[in-house]
Formats: sequence, structure tokens, C-alpha cells
Amino acid sequence: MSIDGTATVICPLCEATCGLTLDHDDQGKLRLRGNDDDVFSRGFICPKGVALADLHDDPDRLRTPLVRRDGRLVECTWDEAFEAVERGLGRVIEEHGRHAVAVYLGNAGAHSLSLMLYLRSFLAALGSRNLYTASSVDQMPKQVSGALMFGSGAHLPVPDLDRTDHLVILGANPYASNGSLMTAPDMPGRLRDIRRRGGKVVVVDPRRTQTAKHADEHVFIRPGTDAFLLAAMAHTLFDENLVDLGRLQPHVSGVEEVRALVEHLTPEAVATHCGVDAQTIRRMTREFAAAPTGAIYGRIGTCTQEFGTLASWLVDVVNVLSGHFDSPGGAMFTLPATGGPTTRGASGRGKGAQFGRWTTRVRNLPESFGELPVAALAEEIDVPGDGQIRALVTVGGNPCVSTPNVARLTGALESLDFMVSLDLYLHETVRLADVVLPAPSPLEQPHYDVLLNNLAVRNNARWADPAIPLPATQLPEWETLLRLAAAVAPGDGTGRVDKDVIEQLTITRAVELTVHDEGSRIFGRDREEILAALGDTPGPERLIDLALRSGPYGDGFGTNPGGLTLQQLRDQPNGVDLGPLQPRIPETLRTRSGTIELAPQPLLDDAKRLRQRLAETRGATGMVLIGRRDLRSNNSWMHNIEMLVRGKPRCTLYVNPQDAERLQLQDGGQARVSSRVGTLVAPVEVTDEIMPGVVSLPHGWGHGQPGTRQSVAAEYAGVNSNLLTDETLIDPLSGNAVLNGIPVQVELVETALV
Ligand SMILES: Nc1nc2c(c(=O)[nH]1)N[C@H]1C(S)=C(S)[C@@H](COP(=O)(O)OP(=O)(O)OC[C@H]3O[C@@H](n4cnc5c(=O)[nH]c(N)nc54)[C@H](O)[C@@H]3O)O[C@H]1N2
Ligand SMILES: Nc1nc2c(c(=O)[nH]1)N[C@H]1C(S)=C(S)[C@@H](COP(=O)(O)OP(=O)(O)OC[C@H]3O[C@@H](n4cnc5c(=O)[nH]c(N)nc54)[C@H](O)[C@@H]3O)O[C@H]1N2
Ligand code: SF4
Ligand SMILES: [Mo]
Repeated sequence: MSIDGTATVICPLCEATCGLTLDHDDQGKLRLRGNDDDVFSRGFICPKGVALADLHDDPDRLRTPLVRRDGRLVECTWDEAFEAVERGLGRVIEEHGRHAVAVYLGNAGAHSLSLMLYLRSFLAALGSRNLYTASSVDQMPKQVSGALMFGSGAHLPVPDLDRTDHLVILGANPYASNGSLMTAPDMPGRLRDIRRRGGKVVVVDPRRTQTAKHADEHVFIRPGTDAFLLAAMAHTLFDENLVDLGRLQPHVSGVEEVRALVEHLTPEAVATHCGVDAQTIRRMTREFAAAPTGAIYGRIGTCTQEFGTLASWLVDVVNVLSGHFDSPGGAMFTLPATGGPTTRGASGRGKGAQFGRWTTRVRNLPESFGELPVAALAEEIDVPGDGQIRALVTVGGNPCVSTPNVARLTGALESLDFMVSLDLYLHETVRLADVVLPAPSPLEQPHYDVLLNNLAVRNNARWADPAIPLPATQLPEWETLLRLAAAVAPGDGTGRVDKDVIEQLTITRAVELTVHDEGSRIFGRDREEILAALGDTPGPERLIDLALRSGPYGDGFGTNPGGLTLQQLRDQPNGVDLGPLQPRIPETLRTRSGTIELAPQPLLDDAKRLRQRLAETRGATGMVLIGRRDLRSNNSWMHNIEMLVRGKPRCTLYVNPQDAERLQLQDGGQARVSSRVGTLVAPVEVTDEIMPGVVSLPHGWGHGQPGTRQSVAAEYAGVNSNLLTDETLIDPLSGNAVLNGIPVQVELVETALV
């Protein structure tokens, strides 16, 4: 496929949202480079961004729908595929009801514009409570704590990276991940700049990561103990009279409750448990409080653990108590151009958060933000009884690789009556489907980062049209979702619902919600006037146009001339910079009290577990497993691209030299790792990067299974670390899976001499 001249692209692979350019090299091959003129990323690119061309050209990538006939997946037409979906899901709905059809939305749901805007049309048509997403193996704890403290699950403070003097990073490795819940292209450069301007970067992690190696200080911590460390930091702030709410004083409630809670969680009380000495905790706290500006930032390591919501909450408690919140250089809220839950509704007050409106069938785990914990998906399928899930639709995800206890989940999926997958590849999960629908290559999709721009460290708006035209044989993903919606919609008794009717409903409903939203620029305007202004072209464009024009910087459909419109972004393909983050308290708060609720009751209740755990833990504990990420992979995918996977094997077990000696493990040898749920064998890499008592294995591997079509990935298969993670271990408030700090046994595998 060829393109004319140069196109701009926004990379949808990770959260950094880099602006790229696409053209051809001298040999006529597609070539991606960093876009030096991009207002946000200024030319940054990583190896995965370059590989978007290889992804596009990958012969293994799905390009036609597949349907299962006589046990085998064979090519079919789109019409045949949707007919099979209608029959298959229709039968399950008829026999077992709508809740018997579950949906798993994977990580692509946070990156693909079509998925962000149109999955909800499908979900509305389906009407099932069984929605599962990658959020519950990721950031759900942060969303729950954000909702309890500030009012919505989108209230996720981000460090004001470019102005901070002191950044404390817990459980994140942005040198590999390029940042998460903190959208910032070129994390290494931005971290370097903090130090160049005389600031300090501290990393708290059970592993001395690349990020730690480039920081001023690295502190080892026992996995799963961040909440204890943070509580002790809060204690120190009270104890040493360092609490200073500053400008936020009138907007914060619950300070005394927090003081009482952390009274006994002294640095001395938690030191052994955390593996961090009390003096270090006190010094870290003093330095943080004394810094002119600062932010504590926690990510995967603080979320995907037993005390995930408590740790996520305490990150912001310490930020608020030390006066480093909602001010330049501190933890701040983005003001996204397309608006969202942090801008919608009346200013400064809202309904707060509500959880547990329904629960899972087997374990009674509560819903959060309309979804259920994916750690419960397998049992919802394989435990017989009323309300059992009988069909599954997976979209942009690979739960048979990415979620806890994949062996059980795989068995459960094999037992389903029907399964549909919408994805780029025929991978470990998709191979189990009865109908497979191909998504277009990222270069064939339009892009606007609706979700990640909520978390950007600088306000900006950037749009990219598809760089490469969609082949005639392919459907845009939003249209696939509309057709899926049509296939399951209840209808009005007169026959089939048409996808165009659902599209019309989608845009009409979006306009209706916006003209009824007090926080929007078009509050009270005439619905028909706005619909007419948006035009007749279906698809994501007019939904984005609506969001931009009615959003905080929008043209208000005429009331704010010169304000943002989609056309304006099309005219400025390098994006529009909307300036540094601005203080947003109290305007953005949506709690019932209209304050930052520093001590929500569910968190105070859950915090009892901290005291219990300290009382229980005596002395040495066994080995625990944690994960890691690598710059050249993207969770379970991008492993089918030779230039990203070749070289030294990366799916290895990191073992500290002390443990290696004790267990007689050798670098390059093999170890058997076992947990409550499974066993695997992995190659050993002995390194003092990892702290004693902890081993690390990356997630996302374990390829080459029968029925998959990823020939390169099969050669670099690796092992699946989620054979070891345990679906019964969850963070109770959020239902988030525990993926770090898994108790394991590690032993030598004698390799026979050949
Ligand atoms: N042990 C352990 N397990 C983990 C983690 C961990 O740290 N440790 N991390 C967890 C986290 S944070 C996450 S987010 C999950 C991610 O786990 P998943 O939800 O499984 O997501 P990915 O592995 O990123 O897979 C994304 C899939 O989407 C497809 N895709 C890409 N773009 C598109 C598109 O535009 N449309 C469609 N339809 N499909 C597309 C890709 O081909 C790929 O198959 O893994 C979790 N699992
Ligand atoms: N190249 C690349 N980039 C990615 C991804 C990818 O797979 N590859 N995935 C994307 C996704 S979906 C996400 S969610 C983000 C995640 O972005 P990050 O949060 O930066 O993810 P990781 O690199 O896994 O870093 C997690 C760190 O937590 C540490 N850790 C483990 N347990 C604990 C603990 O109990 N306490 C503390 N303090 N630390 C702990 C680990 O050692 C590791 O260094 O990355 C995104 N970007
Ligand atoms: S850092 Fe992320 S967004 Fe930027 S090029 Fe790499 S994968 Fe793409
Ligand atoms: Mo994630």
C-alpha cells in the first residue's frame, strides 16, 4: 500500500501518544519517524513506533473475517461473519438471557478511537451486566480511590512533570513503559530534565530498574507494602508538623481521620515489613515536604497488589498533606479538550461515587464503573448454576495471556457455547473464537486520544486522519461495532435493527447528553441545531467534533469564535498546544461534600487490613513473584515483529545472587516456579537488580500455541507468567487482580547433558 507524500500519525501503542510521520524510504518501504513539529512529543519515537510499519505489513495480521466450520477457523465474508454472530449470540440470549453473554474489552480499548467511542453502542444493544476489561488487571484501584476522593473514576491526578522539583516514583518503570496514567512522550528526557534543573527523582521499587538507575535515589521495597510506606510517610508529616494544605485548606475534609488512622503506622512499625528502614522513610518524607514543588506518583506496582486501592489513595493523601496538590509542579488534573467526567455537570460538587450496584454471581465481587473484575471471569463461566456465562465477545485483548490463572480461564473459554473476537491477530485467546473479526491496522484508523488526553502532563489536542486508506475488503472498526450492535439489539418486533439506525441513535444521544450538561459550552442549546451543524457523515469524526466544540476550549458552535473544532485540528496536523496544567480545585470536584474527601469511609474500613497484616507478619516471608515490562513489547503483543523480538531472550526469571546461591540456580540455567495455581519452567538470569526474596518474570509471553497465527512470536514463545498469578488474590475494594507479590516456590531444574 502506498501513500502520497508524508502523513502524520499519532502512535496508539502506549500511553505516550507520540506524534509520528509516515512516508516511504528509498526502497519504497513504509517508514515511521518522530514528528519534530508535534506540539507535544517534539520528535520522540521508540522502537515500537517505528514498528507500526512492520505491523501494517505483517502477513500474519488478520485481514479477513473467519468463521468456525467443522472445528476449523476458515475465511468468510463479512456478511457471513455477522450472520454467524447473530445466530450464535442470538441462541444464547434466547436460551439463557442477555447476562449470559459477557464482554472482555482489552487494553486496545484505551487506544483505539473506534473502541473508545463505539463499544458503548454495542454494550447498550447487548444489555449485559457481564462486562470485564483490562482495567481490573491495571488501574482500577486508582480509579476507585480517585472517585472516592474527588468524585469520579476519571479524577486521576498526574504529576506536573515539566515543572516539578521532586518526583517520587513508586511501582513504575517509565524507561520501559514510557509512562502510564501520566501521558508524556519522552519520559527519559523529561525525567532527565527534572535533575538538570536541580530537582530530585526517587524510585521505590523491588527492582533497580532503568528508571531507578537514572534517578538520584533508589529504595528497594518488599512487594505489596507500599501502603505501609505511604501511611508511615503520612504519619511522619503529622508527627513532624510538616502538614501544610496551603491554598487547599478550605477544600479538604477528613484530615483528622487520616491523622488518627496513621497514628500507629509509624516508620518504625512498618520498616521491617516494607524492607525500608525507618530513617529512610523519615528522610524521604522530610525531603518531599521541604521541596518547593513535588509529586508522588504510583503505578502498576502500587495498583496490581493486595493493598492496591489503599496505596493509590495514600499516594494522594501524602501529596495533599504536604501541600503538593493542584499547584504547579505538584500532582494536578488535566483539563481535556474533549471534556469528560472531570468537567461534566455542575461545577465543584456532584453525586460522588457508587459501587457494587451489582455483583458477580460466584464470589459476589462488586461492580465498579459498570464493570466486574476480570479475575472472576473464569468462575463465572465454569461454575455451573443460574446466571452462568455461556458466550463471550473479546475486543482488543488477550485474556488467556493477560489475566490471572490463564489455565483455568482457557479451559473455561473452551467450554463456552459461543465466542466472538475482534482483534488484529489470531492469538492465544482469539484461536478459541467461533467468529473472528479483523480490526484495521493502526495506520488505517483515525486517531484522537480521548482517554489518554485526560492524563496528559500538558493540555493539548491532536487529530490524525487515517494515514493509509482502508482497503475495500476491510470495515472501519466503528462500523464493525455497529454491526455487532445490530446483531444483538432487541429490535422492535418488526425485524432487524439496522446499523445506520444505531449510528443515528449514537450521535443523537451524545448531542442530547451534551445539551443537558451544565458543564458543557452548549448547555441548553437546541438538539436539532447541533445535529445539523455536525453534518451527516457517520463515524467517530462528528462525535469528536461535538466533544471538542462543546468542551472547555471549544468554539461552542458559534458562541466562542476561534475555539477548537475538528476542522481546526485538521488544519493543524502537528496539534494544538493548550498550555501547562492549571489548578482545578474546587471547580473539578464532584464529591457530594464538594471537598477533597481525604478519609472516605470505605478506605478507612479497608485500612484495618494494614494493622492486621502488620500483626500477622513475623520475620521472614517466602519468595514472591513480580512482573516487568520491556521497551520493545506491548503487553501480550508486538511479539510477531522480528525487529522487536530478536536478540537476547527477554522472557527470563530474574533471581538475586543470594537466592541463586541458596537455590543452586545458575545464570542461563532453568528454574521451576510454582504457585498455588500453576507451575512453569523459565530460563534464569541472575542479577542484583532484583532484591533478595523476589523473582521477576515479564507478562505477555507464552506464544506458539496450537491454532494461533503468529509465526514470529511462536519462535520467541517465552512462558506465560499468568500461569502463576492467582485469581483468588484480589484487592477487595476494587476487585483488581493481584499480579505482583505472588507467593511462589522456586527450584532448580536439572538440565540433562546431551
Ligand atoms: N502478570 C501480569 N499480567 C498483566 C500485567 C502485569 O503487569 N503483570 N499487566 C496488565 C495490564 S496493565 C494490562 S493493560 C493487560 C493488557 O492485556 P490485554 O487486555 O490482553 O491487552 P494486550 O495484551 O495489550 O493486547 C491487546 C490486543 O489488542 C489487539 N489490538 C491492537 N489494536 C487494536 C485495535 O485497534 N482494535 C482491536 N480490536 N484490537 C486491537 C492486539 O492485537 C492485541 O491482541 O495485561 C495485564 N496483565
Ligand atoms: N514498552 C511497553 N510499554 C508499555 C507497556 C508494555 O507492555 N510495554 N504496557 C502499557 C501498559 S498496559 C501499562 S498499564 C503501563 C504500565 O506502566 P508501568 O507502571 O511503568 O509498568 P512497569 O514497567 O511494569 O513497572 C512496574 C514496576 O513496579 C515494580 N513493582 C512490582 N511490584 C511492586 C510493589 O509492590 N511495589 C512497588 N513500589 N513496585 C513494584 C516492578 O518492579 C516494575 O518496575 O505501561 C504501558 N506501556
Ligand atoms: S513511546 Fe509509545 S507512543 Fe511513543 S512511539 Fe513508542 S510506543 Fe508509540
Ligand atoms: Mo495496562
